[in-house]
Amino acid sequence: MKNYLFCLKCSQAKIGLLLFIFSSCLSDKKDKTSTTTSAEEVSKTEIKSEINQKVTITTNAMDFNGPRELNSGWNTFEYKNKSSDVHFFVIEKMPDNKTIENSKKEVVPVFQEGMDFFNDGKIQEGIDAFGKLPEWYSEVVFMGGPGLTSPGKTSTNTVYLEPGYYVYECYVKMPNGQFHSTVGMIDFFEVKSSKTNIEEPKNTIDLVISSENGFTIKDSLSKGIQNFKVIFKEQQTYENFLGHDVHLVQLDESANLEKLEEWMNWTNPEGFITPSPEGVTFLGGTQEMPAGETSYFSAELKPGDYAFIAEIPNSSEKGMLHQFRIE
Ligand SMILES: [Cu+2]
Repeated sequence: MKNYLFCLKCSQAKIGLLLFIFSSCLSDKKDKTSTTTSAEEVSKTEIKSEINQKVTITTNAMDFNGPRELNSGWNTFEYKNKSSDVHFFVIEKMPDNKTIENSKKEVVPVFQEGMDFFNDGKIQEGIDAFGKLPEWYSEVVFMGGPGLTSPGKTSTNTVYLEPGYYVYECYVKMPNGQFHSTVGMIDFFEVKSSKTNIEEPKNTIDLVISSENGFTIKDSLSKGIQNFKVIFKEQQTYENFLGHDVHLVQLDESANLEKLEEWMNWTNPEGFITPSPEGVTFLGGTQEMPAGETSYFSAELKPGDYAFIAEIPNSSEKGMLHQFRIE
């Protein structure tokens, strides 16, 4: 299938799919109803402890459950997918004074409209719809986040976050073509100026991504828990408005890499939609980051067939589909 081509020069935007969110009731650790000093102290301790440990974000259905406050510096996200669908989340650093509310009002409707046109086969109308994105959206910076994670799996991702306001979301599509973010898979957290005590991961397998050379893996891969260091040597915006990233997949005998490659393009009406491709188990990875940034993830490799793949159209032509076997 041909992938849809967009006018890349029209937009430097790092496109996320910030769609309508149903309000979710999240725990507020600063609940003003707790008025006693001791209660406040306990509350502060909880926050401090929480933001210095791994940041666990859980999906039970079409939702995210995680903290609203993080410390700055290295943060390790542990993403638990307890649902029956594949999900992920991409972390988006918002421009000053822009929040999830801006996304909902100014960006969400644009993406919904554009995708609806694509689903109806109206490609030019869809492209035109994306021209309605607000100017500030080009200032959103994608800062990693775990790669696609299959049902029942837990993935990890470690990235360095500066203080600021971040939105995170999943834009896998439901069988009817609607993005998961339209039914609750979008949320936010604020990164405070106080620092985490997490150190940059060590003992890693280095994977360099460049626009010119695709994936370059500098170490040999073997079974066991492996820590991957993804170095974004360059970054660019591809035909699907996104930059390159890395997803780790386990392949069984029924897996078809061509179908997987087509599926990894959200602008394709049959792409990024559930059910995910047969024979493919997603084990995480990292979402895109700007050139010069580094992202880490861990995964357990058991004997079998695997691949690294980027969420861009025609990844194999771009050197961003790498199959390997673990003995
Ligand atoms: Cu999802």
